[in-house]
Formats: sequence, C-alpha cells, structure tokens
Amino acid sequence: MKKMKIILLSTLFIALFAMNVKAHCKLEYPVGGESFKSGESITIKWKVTIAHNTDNWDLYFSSDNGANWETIKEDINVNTLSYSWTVPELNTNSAKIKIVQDNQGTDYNSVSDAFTIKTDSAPTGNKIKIPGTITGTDINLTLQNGEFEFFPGHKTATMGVNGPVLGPTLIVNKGDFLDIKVKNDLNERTTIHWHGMHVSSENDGGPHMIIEPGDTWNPKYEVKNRASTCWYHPHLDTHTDEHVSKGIAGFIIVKDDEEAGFDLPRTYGVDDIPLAVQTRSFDDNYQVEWDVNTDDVLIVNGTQNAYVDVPAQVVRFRLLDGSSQRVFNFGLEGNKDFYMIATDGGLVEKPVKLSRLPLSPGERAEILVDFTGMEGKTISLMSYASEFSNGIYGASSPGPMPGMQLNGYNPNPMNGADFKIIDFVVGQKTANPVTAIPAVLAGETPYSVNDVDDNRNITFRAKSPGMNQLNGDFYINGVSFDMDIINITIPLNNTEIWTIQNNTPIAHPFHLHDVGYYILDIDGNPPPAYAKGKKDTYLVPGRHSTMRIITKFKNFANDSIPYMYHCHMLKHEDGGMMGAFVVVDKSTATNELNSKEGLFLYPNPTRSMYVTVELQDKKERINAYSVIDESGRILSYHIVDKNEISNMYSIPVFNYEKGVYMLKVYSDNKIYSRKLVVE
Ligand SMILES: [Cu+2]
Repeated sequence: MKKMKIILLSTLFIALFAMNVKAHCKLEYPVGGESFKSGESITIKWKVTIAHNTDNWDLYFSSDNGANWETIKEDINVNTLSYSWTVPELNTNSAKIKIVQDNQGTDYNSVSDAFTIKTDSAPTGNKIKIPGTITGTDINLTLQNGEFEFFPGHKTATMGVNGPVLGPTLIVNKGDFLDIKVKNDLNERTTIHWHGMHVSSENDGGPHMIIEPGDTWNPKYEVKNRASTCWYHPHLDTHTDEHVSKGIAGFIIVKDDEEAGFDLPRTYGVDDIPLAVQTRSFDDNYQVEWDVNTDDVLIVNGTQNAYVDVPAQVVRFRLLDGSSQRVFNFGLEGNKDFYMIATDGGLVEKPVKLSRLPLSPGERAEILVDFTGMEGKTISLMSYASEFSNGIYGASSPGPMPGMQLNGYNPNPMNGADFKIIDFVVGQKTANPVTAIPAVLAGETPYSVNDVDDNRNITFRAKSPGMNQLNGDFYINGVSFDMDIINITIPLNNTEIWTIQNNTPIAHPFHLHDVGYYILDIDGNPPPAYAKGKKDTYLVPGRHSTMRIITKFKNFANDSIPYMYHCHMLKHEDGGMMGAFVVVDKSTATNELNSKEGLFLYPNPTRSMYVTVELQDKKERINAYSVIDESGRILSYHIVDKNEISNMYSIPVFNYEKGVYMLKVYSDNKIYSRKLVVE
C-alpha cells in the first residue's frame, strides 16, 4: 500500500515537473542563410525563452538538412548561452545547428535554418573561366568548331572564337582605329555583329555581311563609343540562335579618358570581372539544342555551377544576359545592396543603389559590389525570378495566364523561381584596392524632344492570335523580316522618337543597331532608375504596353547595307521579328538626276543595291512605284506595305542589269517620273 502511494506520488511529481520545465530555448546564431568557411570559428548563441530548469545544454550539428545529427558539445552548463565552434571541413549548403536541453529530448530544442559551409581549398562548384583578352588595334578572330565539356566526361559539339567556346574579350580604346580579321573556319556561313558599337552598316556585321566558310571578313573602324561594355555574336538570318547557343559570343570592353578619371576597379579578372550569363538546353546526348524553350542549364562564362574568387573590396562586374530568351532578375543573397554604374551605353551620372536589376537578352550593366570585411565569406549572385509577374520569359508563366502555352517551357526549375547565378568567394584584398563607391560619375545628356525631326511607330504582334500565339512567329509592323526589303529609310542626322507598342502577351527585348537610344517613357511613366542611361536593348512589357525612345542617327549613311532593329529573343529574331533600316545622306543628291520636281532620287547613277526615293514634302506619301526599261516594259510594280508608307522609300535595284530605266513614283495625288541609271 505504501509502495503504491509512492508510485502515485512520483507519477504526480513527474507530471508536475514536466509542466514546470517547458524550458524552451531559441537559437540566435546561426539562424540560417549564413555562409561559413571550413576552419572558421563562430560563436553559437541561444537564449531561454520560457521558464527555466537546471538541466544542461547539448549542441548538435547536421550537414544534411537535419537527417543526421552529430554532437558538437554535450552537457554545457545551464547558465552558459554561447559556445565557440570551429566549422568542420566540408562543403554543404544544408548545414544546421540544434540546441537541446539535456535529458529533455527533442521536445525542447531549437533548430536553425540551413546555412552554407565551404572549404578554403575547394569551394563548392566550378571555378569560373575568365575569357582571355585581345588588346591593340590588329584583332584576329577565328570562328571554329570545337568540343567542350559543359558536363564532366561528356563532350558537346560547340562553336567558339579562337577556342572551343565563347571568345576573347576585346579591350579597345575610344579613338582606336581597329583592323579586325574574322576568319570563318566553320563549315557554314555566319556573321559577327558588334552589339552596341556605333559603326557604319558595312562594319556592323548584320545579316547582310555574310562570311562564307573559309573566308575572312575585314571590318575596319574607329571606336566612337564611350567607355562601355559591348559584346559580339553571330547575326545570320534564321541562324543566330543556333550559332550563339553553340557558343559564339565575346565581350568588348571600351575604355576612354573620362572613365579612367574615376576611382573604379579596372584590373581585368581580379576586380573587374566579365560575367556572361546564359541558359542552354541540352539533349540526352549532351548536345546543344536551339530554337527551343527548354533551357534549364545555367552557365556563366561557359561554366556550370560557377564560383569566382573576389577580393574583399569594391569589385566591378560586367553583366551580360547572353541567353537566347531568358530574362534574369539579378540580386545579391540576403538582399545586399549593389550599385549600377553603367548601362549598355556606358557610365551613368552617379551610381544607382539597387537590390534588384532585371536584364533581358542582349542587355549589359556594370555593377559595383562592396566585399569589404567579408574575407572568408561566400555570397551568391542570384536571379530572383519568383518576383517576375507573368508575361516574361523567366516567370512561372510566359503569358499573362498559365493556360497560354509555350512549347516545352514548363516544367523548368528556373521558371518563376529564385536560383543561384554564381558564388562570389571573398578572399584577401589586393595591393591597391578600391574601397569606396564613387559619389558621382558622368552620364551623357539625352537628346531633347524639342529637336525631333520625325516620329515612327513600331508595333509588335503575334502572327496568329489565340492560346498558342506565344510560340510565334511575331511580326514587326505587320511583316516578317525579309533580306531584300528595307523597311525604314532615315535621313542622316535625324533625331527621332520611336513609339514601340507591344501588342503581344509576352515582353520582348527591343534592340536597335547603330545608335542605341534613351527611354522617354514606358506606358507614360519614366523608366526605372537602372534604365535612365543610354540603352541599345530593353524589355518592352507585353499586353499593349508602349515604350517611347529617342535617338539620333548620326555619323554613318549607306544606301544599300541596312542596319537592324529587332527582338533580341533569338528564337523570335530568327522567326522574323526583325526589320531593316538604312540611313541615307541626301547631301550627296546634287545633280539633275537626283533632285527636281520635289523628288530626290539617290544615289543616281547608282551602283548600290537600293536607291532612295524621297518626296520633298514630308506630308506627301509614297504609295507605290514602278520600274520601266527602255523598251517600255514594266519590270516591277510594287505597292508599299501600309506600315512602311512615308515620304521615303528604298527601292531594290540589285536585280537590274546596267542600263537606263524609268522610275515612276505614285504619291497620294501625283505621279513622278525620273530617269534612273544603273551602272
Ligand atoms: Cu521577341
């Protein structure tokens, strides 16, 4: 009986005791999200949150997200609320710490979220390749087929420049006169376009400047750009995606005195690091796929799961979205601030403090990140694509609603998700580090709307409406790209506003060759702070959004070889979402053949592929023209597409034999006749 009483009492006692000892604790450091280096000493901290008892603490560690626990230290005195711990030698991003009150089991514990541990000698992932450089004005580039191991142990057929994949960084100075030899050792034709460079159309490397296999193309030009980050890539009609996806792309870094006057990092590969960010699709045999929407492999400078060593100081990154289609939403892990110092067109007025920077295919930006005091730490550059609203290639749905299909797009772990671009592994400072973000830089003065000579409309629409329309093709001003048609003819030195209206459900990056542009407004609102400098590519939102840009077509005129304006989603571009424009210099139209009766015709006599017709009265419009030979036979009668009607038109003459022809131009209320001499 007495024994029974004791058992009852002790049961009661245990129950009471258990109620009294809800001694809860809270881990205060690490809490998760941190990154530690193996061998680093950290102080684990915790606090008591509810009533306390006298039982001691046990500390545990998991390297596999809590599946298995190892003891760090048991029986730590109850009055101690921290413990100094040396981080073990391993690489994991799923490490956790657990504090447990001794003898109380897992009911009374606190577990951190996952944190990262990286060893000194072997950070997780693959060390990035920094492209080699070519300096000087004689530049030799060889386009070649190759093989590259994007996946260890598996060879992928590639195209590269002076190597199997990607190409060297060209480092040039404003004012340099470049003599570039591009030898095509591929067994197919291609072109090389200097994206962002302000050069004449014959040097621009658009679809008309074809380099046949075995041939060498020799563009020669003066560098007129301000200091900036440009790039080069193929631009062959209907094959751009294939040639870029197989690996042809390289940086161009332009330097100038203005940029040199600021205290900015500029030691290439050390504190001035180019990052070509691309996504790719590979088939089951590890071969590159193009003209697809299944890009699920991220590479930076050709490296998967990349890291780069950076010094513990201010570091400059030159970001390029070199993807075929994907838009990235760049940001730093933990929302650490960074500073944009340059857009496509070079330095901006002052650094723009950002936590996010979206870039679409073709766009570049230069950013500064301050790693001061972060020796031994690793921080990831991320794409926070979960923050994209639908209607962007990169969001969870590329159309405004999930039902609008894009073949092969989902499932893809990158779509609408946050993912790592690259790890920055912070090491020691360099000898002469840049330690501060400059307060001011130097921007360019945008063109004034008061100086505008002409306005044009550029309208995007899907070829066929309906739930399948995202699969393309897409039209600009109602037509597909045609190698033989010049869509827009622009007088040299015209300042123009282009209103780009996107009547499709998806955002398209609009790229303008030759001159770049300033964004006036997007749907009536000023552009975001990171898009206020000069751009040459920018994402026009979908669903009837309108972007207005202003630019001036200066320095270069050529009646025959056009420049391009196009969507820089390469699948769309190859599918015809591109147009051609020529810049024409009518000051050369001086003789009798060129100008009379209110009509300019130039060049005339011509050896060009096109001649320009321009009505002096800008309000008059060219509706049609005909070409008649000396025997009176009509060789051509062409009605101008209604989207291309203006007072100017470029007439193709490349099919005509040498000789004298009669050109008839039909305007709204007049027919002009003019002798045309083809030499
Ligand atoms: Cu597009």
